[in-house]
Amino acid sequence: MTTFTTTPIFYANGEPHLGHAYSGILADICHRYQRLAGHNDVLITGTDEHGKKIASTAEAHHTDIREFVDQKSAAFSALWRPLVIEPDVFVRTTDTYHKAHITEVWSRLLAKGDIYLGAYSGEYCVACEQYYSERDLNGRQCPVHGREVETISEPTYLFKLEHYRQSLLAYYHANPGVITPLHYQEAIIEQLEAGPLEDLSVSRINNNWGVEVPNDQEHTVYVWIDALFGYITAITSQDGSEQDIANTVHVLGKDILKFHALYWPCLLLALELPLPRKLVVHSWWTIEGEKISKSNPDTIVNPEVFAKRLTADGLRYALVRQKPLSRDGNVSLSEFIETVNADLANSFANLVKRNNTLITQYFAGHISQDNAIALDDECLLLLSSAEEYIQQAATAYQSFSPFEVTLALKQLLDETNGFFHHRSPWLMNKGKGSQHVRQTCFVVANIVRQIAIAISPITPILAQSVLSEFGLSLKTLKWESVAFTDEVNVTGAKSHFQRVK
Ligand code: ME8
Repeated sequence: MTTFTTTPIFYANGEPHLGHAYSGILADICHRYQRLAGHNDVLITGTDEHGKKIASTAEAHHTDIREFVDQKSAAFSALWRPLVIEPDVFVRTTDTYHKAHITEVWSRLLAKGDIYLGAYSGEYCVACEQYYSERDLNGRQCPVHGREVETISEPTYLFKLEHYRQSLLAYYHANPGVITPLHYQEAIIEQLEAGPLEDLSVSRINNNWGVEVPNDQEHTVYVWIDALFGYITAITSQDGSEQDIANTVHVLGKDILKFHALYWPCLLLALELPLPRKLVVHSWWTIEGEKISKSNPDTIVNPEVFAKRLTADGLRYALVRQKPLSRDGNVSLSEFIETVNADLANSFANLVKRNNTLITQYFAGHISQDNAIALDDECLLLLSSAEEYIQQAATAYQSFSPFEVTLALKQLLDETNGFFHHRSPWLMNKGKGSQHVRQTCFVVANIVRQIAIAISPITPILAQSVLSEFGLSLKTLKWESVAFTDEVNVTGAKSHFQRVK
């Protein structure tokens, strides 16, 4: 089955930072797991290039808008390679085929009577590209950027949001977990239960940097409507249909939950389309407690610099190991280094190297269960707890909790290291019988091979390096290959992950 995983469609108004990299890494982990689970998953990303915010930023840089968005979009496109992310689709909202899609969708909504021409007056934050109600403002300042809002009163097209409130509420009640972590779904349910929703302003005047509203040149389509439909533009560019939104997982930050969990599903309901399979919502990375944000230059962390220091695997692992999705986390390079060295270099790579060295040295790289004879109780006990931890990792992937994946795998590594040290197979010629050593190495090899497959969505380079020594390739492996094998063949014993300095 073809499935789709998306990152947000990022604003092309600045350079990408660690927060954007985090969304991309989470989406890629989800994408790689889907592939491992046997789906033909397509990874979608792109840039959101219209709207007043982008037009005014380009103007402030004295740059032609087209040139400006080309340059910023290219920076987002270049973000992925150093993080070993290979998107299948990169959609740009300024692409002609996307603009044609928006025009077509608009006409359908208008024909259905879900969009009508009216007027709107409210407090607008250009940086957020959204209106705020007075209750959500801090005085006159927006809650996200702390910027002063402007009062805007203008003719606008409005979308009948309220029309779909009850259907959406019923859907969320009937499908707990479509938004994960669950408390984000509960917050949206609370909002839907609180009463009628205001109709949503879906066009802007005095902004010609956008998709023109069909038959009304004075208006351009609201940038959020434009961007959300970018997901479908991307799906249909891959021979998918609009219906495939049902097989789509959206990964997004909590700052854009309302757009994805309220507006987007109501628009889809209006178009009589299915709703996305899942919204995976994550919290923020901060610097000394301040959200990393383009509008706060002091907080900017360049992901490429971090990836160079920690390696791509190291950065990917540290970001998911450091905190669960729903908690904000403070960026600390020294903590990242500590985590990566403790888990990837010491616990994992070092164990693989030591065990593979023994297998190569003592058993010519080959052990099968036949000549290891019946495994003793200690071995059986560890193998059965390995099975449990690997199952926990699978469940955590399925519930989009990569932090919990790392917890399960780290516990398994700790137990396996404990077993390895306690049984000291390196003492083969100094008191440990060859049968004892063969069994030990056989069990450890089995487990590290399983861990390499299970961790591959998070640390693909390290995983492939380990698996190559077992003659395996991630290109052809499926999650089922994680199962116990009664034969291990090892072709070498190299260092798979160097300690980071
Ligand atoms: O909102 N920590 O684009 P955007 C973690 N164009 N994640 C962070 C982060 C941080 N400090 N800062 C940003 C937009 N992010 C719209 C999206 S989708 C149809 C349109 C991540 O460039 C997080 O995923 O402002 C957040 O939702 C996204 O970047 C916002 O990116």
